Amino acid sequence: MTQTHCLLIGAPVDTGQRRPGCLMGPAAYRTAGLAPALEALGHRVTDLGDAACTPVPATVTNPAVHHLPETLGWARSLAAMGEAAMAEGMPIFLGGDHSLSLGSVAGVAAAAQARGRPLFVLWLDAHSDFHTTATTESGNLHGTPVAYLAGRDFEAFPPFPAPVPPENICLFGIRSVDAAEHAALLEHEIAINDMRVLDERGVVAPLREFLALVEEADGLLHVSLDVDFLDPVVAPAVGTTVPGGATFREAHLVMELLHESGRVTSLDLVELNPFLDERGRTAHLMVDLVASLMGKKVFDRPTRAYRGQV
Ligand code: 5AB
Ligand code: MN
Ligand code: MN
Ligand code: MN
Repeated sequence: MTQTHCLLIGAPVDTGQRRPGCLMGPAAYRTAGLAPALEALGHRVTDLGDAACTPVPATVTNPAVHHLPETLGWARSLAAMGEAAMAEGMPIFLGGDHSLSLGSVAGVAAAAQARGRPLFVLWLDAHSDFHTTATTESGNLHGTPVAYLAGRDFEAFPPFPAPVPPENICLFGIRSVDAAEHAALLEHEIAINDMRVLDERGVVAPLREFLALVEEADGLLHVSLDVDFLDPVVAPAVGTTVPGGATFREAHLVMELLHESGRVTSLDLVELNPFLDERGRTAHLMVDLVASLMGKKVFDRPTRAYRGQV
């Protein structure tokens, strides 16, 4: 199996929402054994420690938006760390709430642009995260990163480096969309695999269709895994639970297909709130999912019973 150099970037970001606890995420992933799980699969792991935040003074017109300078500060430092890590291997961002992706994806996009390669983004989430600073009603910036990476106007934010074209974005597992997001999404050609689609087609066909586009374009693929993609029954440690999410098996299958594609070049693990966990089970599940994404399987080659495509 090909060895990957995994660079762990701690992102103890807690400013993109109002429920304290996500800042403990990086420590929970380390405690749950993420690095040894990757090493056991033959990968090389460098833990870069936690990013730091220097707030960037700024204001936006929408008075609901809170912790803007802190969120901008995190985005700036995570973008720099992410871009540098892309030159060494595969950055894995240990969140932290989803506002960290305002930085992580910006860094990855800058690196992709420098290499002259198109970037694709797979967003595994209950939510579409398609608010701008102007449309968010909660003012929680963890509900905005997809709009930012798609190049929508973000006022005080630096312009997104090389906005990701809508056809390169795939939302997967969606089941909670606000009215303003709904209207904006219908204006963009973003593939939305909401739960209605996944219930009817399963996870395999829609994901393979997206991965075929990545392959055809020889693209880089960033995966952003929000804990609330999973059903709260298996993953309770998240502030924004929405019933009816991906099952344990569906989530593993998604990870296994991603591994088989050989296309994933960077990863966000977001929204884990260890304070809401039950004896570390969500943190452990997330570590197991990363292991599946990085090649863990029952057999190291297809057996006679296996009818898929590798
Ligand atoms: B998450 C909501 N749309 O804007 C908002 O967990 C929820 O990163 C956002 O996907 C959820 O506050 C953001 C109601
Ligand atoms: Mn999210
Ligand atoms: Mn979510
Ligand atoms: Mn959330």
